[in-house]
Amino acid sequence: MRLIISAAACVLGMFTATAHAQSLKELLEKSLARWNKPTEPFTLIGNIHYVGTDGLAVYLITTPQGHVLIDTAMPEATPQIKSSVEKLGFKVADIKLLINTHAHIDHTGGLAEMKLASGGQLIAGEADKPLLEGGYYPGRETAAELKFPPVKVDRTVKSGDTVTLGDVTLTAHATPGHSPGCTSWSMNVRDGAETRSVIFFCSATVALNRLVGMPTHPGIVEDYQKTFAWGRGTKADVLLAPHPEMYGMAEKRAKVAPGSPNPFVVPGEFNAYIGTLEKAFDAGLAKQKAEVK
Ligand code: 4NZ
Ligand code: ZN
Repeated sequence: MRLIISAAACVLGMFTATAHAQSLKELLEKSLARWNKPTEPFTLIGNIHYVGTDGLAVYLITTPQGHVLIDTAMPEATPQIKSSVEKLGFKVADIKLLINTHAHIDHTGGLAEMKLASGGQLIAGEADKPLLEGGYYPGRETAAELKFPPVKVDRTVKSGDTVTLGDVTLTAHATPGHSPGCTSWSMNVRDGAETRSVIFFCSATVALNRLVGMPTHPGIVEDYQKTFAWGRGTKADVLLAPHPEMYGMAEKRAKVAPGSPNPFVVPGEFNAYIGTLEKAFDAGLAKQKAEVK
């Protein structure tokens, strides 16, 4: 657990502490090595599979009626995602729905290409639609490093909306802040004889966001606070997120063994992580307030 928390703290601190000290380009270059490093795809739990890179999570949820893909990675990593889907025995052409947790290049970079390759429909939070269709980072509209291939959104969702494909129903939860339309998703999954609740958490790190002065989006601070309140009151057996460090993917994956309990089932981890994020947000907000004065 300590390992997971320190890894998460590292991800949290990485972007905020260094964002001012070095250029965006340098920051990106540092992240890119891991973001684009390949990793073997594997089944996380039940019909949920990891098809991302070493540093960016992409999920494939499979059903006999077609599949759902949650997020992509950087634009250049799309061939890796396609080959990971196929390595697990599934077809890109069977992806019927693409879901985006939030409109940042590290999770949207491959959406346009995957949409074209699969013919699937793209679903995202209402307030992220302009960002996805414009291919830019909010508040940094002119930063070329953060631009990604624009992609048309076919359906927008708000809290409580559901998406069903075959025997899978995903429920949307608006968790704004990290992006204006940041959306987390919940579903149930079979784990042997048990049913587990899963959260695909969008994110609530401060990252590159401006919270004060000229905020990244209007109401950003209140948005984060709403997300933390929701997170404190929400239970999940399995925490999944767009950055694998956020839930200790590598450490848990090393413990996957036939006949052993699934290491991704950690009830309570999601609420503990929300607590960690909330502390980091409060510190980030205080820091930005002090800088503006
Ligand atoms: S994120 C960069 N998705 O907020 C972009 O964790 C986006 C993130 C982190 C870092 N970047 O460009 O360095
Ligand atoms: Zn992000």
